[in-house]
Amino acid sequence: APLIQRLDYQQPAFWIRKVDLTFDLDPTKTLVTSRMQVERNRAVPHGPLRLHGEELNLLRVLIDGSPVSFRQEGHELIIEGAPDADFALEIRNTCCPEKNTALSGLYTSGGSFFTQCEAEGFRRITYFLDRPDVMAVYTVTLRADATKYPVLLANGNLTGSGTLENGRHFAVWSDPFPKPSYLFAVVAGDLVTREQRIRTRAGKDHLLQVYVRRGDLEKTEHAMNSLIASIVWDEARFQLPLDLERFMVVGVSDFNMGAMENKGLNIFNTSALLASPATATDADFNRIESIVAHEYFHNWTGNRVTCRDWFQLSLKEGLTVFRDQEFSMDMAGTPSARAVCRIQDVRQLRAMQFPEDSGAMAHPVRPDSYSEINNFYTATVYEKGAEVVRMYQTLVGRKGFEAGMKLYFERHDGQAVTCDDFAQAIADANPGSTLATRLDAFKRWYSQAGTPRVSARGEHDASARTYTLRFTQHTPATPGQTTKQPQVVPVVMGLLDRHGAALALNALGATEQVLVLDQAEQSFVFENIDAEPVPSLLRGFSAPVVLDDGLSDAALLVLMRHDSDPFNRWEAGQRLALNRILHALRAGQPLQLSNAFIEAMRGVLNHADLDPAFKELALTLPGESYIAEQLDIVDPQAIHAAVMAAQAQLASALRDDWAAAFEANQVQGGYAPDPVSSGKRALANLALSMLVLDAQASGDTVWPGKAYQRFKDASNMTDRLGALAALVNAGAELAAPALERFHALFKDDALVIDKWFSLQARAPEAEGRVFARAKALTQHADFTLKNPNRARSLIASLCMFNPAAFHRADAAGYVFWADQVLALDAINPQVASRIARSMDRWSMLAEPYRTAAREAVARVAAKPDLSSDVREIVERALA
Ligand code: B3K
Ligand code: ZN
Repeated sequence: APLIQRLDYQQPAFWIRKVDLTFDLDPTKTLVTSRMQVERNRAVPHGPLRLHGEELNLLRVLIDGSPVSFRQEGHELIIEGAPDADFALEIRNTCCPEKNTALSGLYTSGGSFFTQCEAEGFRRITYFLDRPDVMAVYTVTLRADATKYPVLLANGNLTGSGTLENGRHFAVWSDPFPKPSYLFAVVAGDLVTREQRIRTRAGKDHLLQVYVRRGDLEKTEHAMNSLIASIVWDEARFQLPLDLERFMVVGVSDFNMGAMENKGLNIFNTSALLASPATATDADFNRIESIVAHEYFHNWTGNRVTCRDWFQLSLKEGLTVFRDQEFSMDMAGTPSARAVCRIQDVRQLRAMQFPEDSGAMAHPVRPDSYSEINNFYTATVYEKGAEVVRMYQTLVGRKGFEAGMKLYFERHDGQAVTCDDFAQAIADANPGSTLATRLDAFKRWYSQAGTPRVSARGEHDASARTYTLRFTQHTPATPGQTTKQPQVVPVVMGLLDRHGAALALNALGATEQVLVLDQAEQSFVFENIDAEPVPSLLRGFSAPVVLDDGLSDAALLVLMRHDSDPFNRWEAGQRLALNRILHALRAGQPLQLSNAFIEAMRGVLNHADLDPAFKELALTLPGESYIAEQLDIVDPQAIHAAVMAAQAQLASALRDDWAAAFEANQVQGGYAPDPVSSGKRALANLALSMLVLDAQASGDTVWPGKAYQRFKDASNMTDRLGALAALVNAGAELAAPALERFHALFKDDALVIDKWFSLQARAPEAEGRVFARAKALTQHADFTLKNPNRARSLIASLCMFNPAAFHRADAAGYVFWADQVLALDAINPQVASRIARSMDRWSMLAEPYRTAAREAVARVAAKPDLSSDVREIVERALA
């Protein structure tokens, strides 16, 4: 596949203004008739009409009702003789939904029809100018068997329906809003719906519907509540109302990602939609709330204002992730619960985006080139993109950011625009701000890949009573980008005295301020500082950088105990643990936690005022991928051994405290996924896992027995899975009977069986048993590569999320990876290429892993008929 370059963007030679589509739905052969109003774009040189089309059978092409000559080249249908004046283009083709295992375009799942068009799936339904800057008004007629497909849905409003001959029926849908083809959607099947009528602040009535398979209706209440909360929030926070009379959400079991924001007809992976206390964990409830919100928020940030081209993807994704993160924080409520959200988001960024930014696939938030756009729905475009949006807000303030958003919609509603347009709107709404005066430099966040390294050192001058903070920054080279300019880095900060009291930073007595870095080196001086302070920098993680503040353990302990910023309190604890682990790894010595660290952790665990949710995060050690990220040469087995040792020491040193925490954090009464009770469950589950781990080491059987009992008696999935995980992760004897019982209980619930696979594949490796078990599970009757959730629950869990089970001295993990990637590529290239990315960082591995990993990548790359998706990943890895 050719490399597509950002700077090659040109407007299309034609616009399509209106589309009238008719579908005669049939699983083996669906007939699509498309009638388009087309006009020549006079802003570009005169050229032929080139339409995209893939995996289609073309039946006929008419212009203004008459046959026209055309040719087909690769994935293009080329019409040389298109008129200069506006014309009607009619195309008829068929496609085969049943054979569409790639799940892009029109496909079947569980006997119903669904579509997925972003990024380039519409061209697998019919011939079209399948690019986001071509926006049209759609009318859609669906015709299908009335018994098998009683529900017929498309974007917009239902404007007609009725019966046809031969037991068929039809529905007509009209979407009044012009949209790019990637937002088109169709659903047809035997579905049931939960409905809710609402009246919004603006006084308009709307119908909300959630469609799912028969039997799943009682699992849709949480999604409906999340949707209503999202509508209310967007109206209150950004004055953005729901613009449709009808808003529909549909669940499907076979889906390549979480969900899709099709106009008025969002389609969801059932894993991101269905929840009941018995089958979904607190984390699932949270994830559903945030994905429902994310797709809903896209209605403005993505649909009303969309992307000019796919290089601008972060325009809608970074902004919409930022919006869903803000929503989740507002829903969480208390400052402590907000901090918990922020910590979780940063942990995710560090676990997924930082490694991406330092590996073979490193790319800017606005990439410069791609061969397969589906490979660029990445943590960088989404999560780093969201951090970039957060920095705008930090630089111009919350009010200033709201003003910027308002201007953005005033200027661009109904348009397909670029990241530059967004930046300009925020800056123009805030003239004279630190953002507006540094806009060009700020925009390096869009063009430079790599995570900036910022270092800070303080110097106290006792006689002058000043404290000088000297910052340096540099961004490491990434593929194709060797030299980098300084970034604009907002550093939210404060100073503490050595007892932890906040110091005044200026004459007005402010205790917090934003320092804006924009040079490779710069210093800031604080006056009237009597003694050496402890700096608290990058509060709330105010920029997506790696900070080296050189603080001693003593200073970190002050921050951990006293910082007013809960994020930095958590961060200080993580840094203490990380420093120990890195020290042991670099020295090649066994890990020994310090007494000071253990006592600090005991202090957190027994603290009277800290929330259980915060305690759980503070007592969880840094993840293995984040630790790997700090090292130039990565030995996954050594990292795993160090983390296991640290965990064992924490488990044993705090045994009585864990037992007390377990008892103290039992939730009484019925289940609710609110921050307080979910925080208690999280801490109780962590305590239980520590107690079982410690019991396993000392040969005690009481806690494993208690865990098994809790597993059996649990009244909700969070506690049941928590207890099961405690047994499985500790390698307890009772794990096997518990796993068997769990499977028997939930054998008919695919989403729970996914958890069963994933728990086993993610268990801490011990003597190769986890790898052997995961490999054996590929032969389990319930395993299939055809369902993306199931494939990911086993293959991605092992290859991407269990480094110590995956990276083996005998290379068996890599052989397994290559086999699975090749098998999956023949079924579903998008899912295959995600899993292919477990090898992004092979070149950082220690031997013998490095050589063996490269061989496995080369073996995959050697396959001639690889999809363009997987090909791009393995070729970048080998470059
Ligand atoms: N926009 C979709 C992602 C589409 C992925 C295409 N490979 C979901 C989202 O970000 O909301
Ligand atoms: Zn999105």
